[in-house]
Amino acid sequence: MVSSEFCLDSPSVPGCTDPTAVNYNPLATEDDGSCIDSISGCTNVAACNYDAAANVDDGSCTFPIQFYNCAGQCNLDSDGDDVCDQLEIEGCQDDTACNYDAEATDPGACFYPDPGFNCDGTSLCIEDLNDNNAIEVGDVLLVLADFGCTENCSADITGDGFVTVDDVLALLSAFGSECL
Ligand SMILES: [Ca+2]
Ligand SMILES: [Ca+2]
Ligand SMILES: [Ca+2]
Ligand SMILES: [Ca+2]
Repeated sequence: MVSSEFCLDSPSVPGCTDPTAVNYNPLATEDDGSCIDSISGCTNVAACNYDAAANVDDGSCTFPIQFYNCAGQCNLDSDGDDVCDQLEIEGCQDDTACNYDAEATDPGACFYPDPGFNCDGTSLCIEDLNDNNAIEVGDVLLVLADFGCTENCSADITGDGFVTVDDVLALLSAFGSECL
């Protein structure tokens, strides 16, 4: 015959009996004072907001974005311009150049048009003094009319401030061409 006393006298199991504790032991029958309070926080040591006191991860961990540290500063920024080395874009930074790159963060080679030409190779047509898209006799007459001018000259093709034989020659060398 089995004594019913046996069940009542089952051996006590020491442990943490507080269900809110991180080391709660559902099998424990007797609290032994070992309960550890749960402390919510970020438990990932690699996270920016790692909390050494936390023992329950609450999903709040935040991590630095690539190439930056937790303070939002570049891990590597050789030239100190707040653009991380890995994110630098090399390009021409002179907005007067043909290949100006507004996105560039590091200086690169710049290309400029030949004098008297646009970046696409078309003539600026500075010789077209009367703006009729052709370099013709009308322009010659304007140079001759302004010949000898020394200030505020309208027919100064060479840009030296004067209208001299240089300007006549510049005009004649382009004579007959059309402006696009
Ligand atoms: Ca930089
Ligand atoms: Ca830079
Ligand atoms: Ca003309
Ligand atoms: Ca001139």
